[in-house]
Amino acid sequence: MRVDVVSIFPDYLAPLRLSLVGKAIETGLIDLAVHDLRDWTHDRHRTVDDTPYGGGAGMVMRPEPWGEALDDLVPAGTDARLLIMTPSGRPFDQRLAAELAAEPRVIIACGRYEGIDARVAEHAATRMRVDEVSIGDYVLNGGEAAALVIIEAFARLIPGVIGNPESLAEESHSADHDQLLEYPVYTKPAAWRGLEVPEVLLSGHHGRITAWRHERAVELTRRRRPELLPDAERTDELEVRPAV
Ligand code: 6GU
Repeated sequence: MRVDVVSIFPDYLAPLRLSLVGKAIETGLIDLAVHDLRDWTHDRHRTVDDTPYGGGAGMVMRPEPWGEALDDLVPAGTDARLLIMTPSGRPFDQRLAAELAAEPRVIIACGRYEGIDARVAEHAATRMRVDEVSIGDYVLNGGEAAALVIIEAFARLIPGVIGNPESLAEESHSADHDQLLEYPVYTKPAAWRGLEVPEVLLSGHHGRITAWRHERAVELTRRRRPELLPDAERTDELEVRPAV
């Protein structure tokens, strides 16, 4: 899979060369190229921003360098998917991560300042699939940290990147796990600072262990993320609602 990132701070993406994603780059499962947007400017100051039409605070990224960058990185007829990082984008989730893991070519545009001139997304959409994407309801200074998050999330879903693929299926938010949060986990020692590992996990009884883990996952999800619960697991919520 080929991944191109465009940013005015390409060094921000350096940590991708570490750990599992770094290994995937070394072994060729991921071909990562990080580009400096300013390489597509033509003035002496390598200008990428300007004041917003209509007034207001801050600066907006000019469309020309982005347009030229995308022309160079995605020649006409290339099958590519463009992600534009913005806090007003569609929420990133595990479903989108899984989609991206199956793409041959992903381009990630990291905006800074008050964002990228809106015509860049509009024009790109005539030539490739475009998603404006946010990683959560908070504001970052730019899309670089979000790009790190998104690349790590989809890279680990590419076959061969993770040693034991079974660990993918069980964890939080995996699609075939009803979107429950993960149950609590324990390892040795069985007693630590007066706290005991739940008895059932030492029992060796696989049926009871599976049932216990499911109960804990449902309970944790109900408490922290009730909106994730499938309808079948939401009966308690309905029971405590006063009759009308
Ligand atoms: Cl993708 N970019 C910025 N600048 N802030 C964010 C974000 C992205 N996602 C959440 N906050």
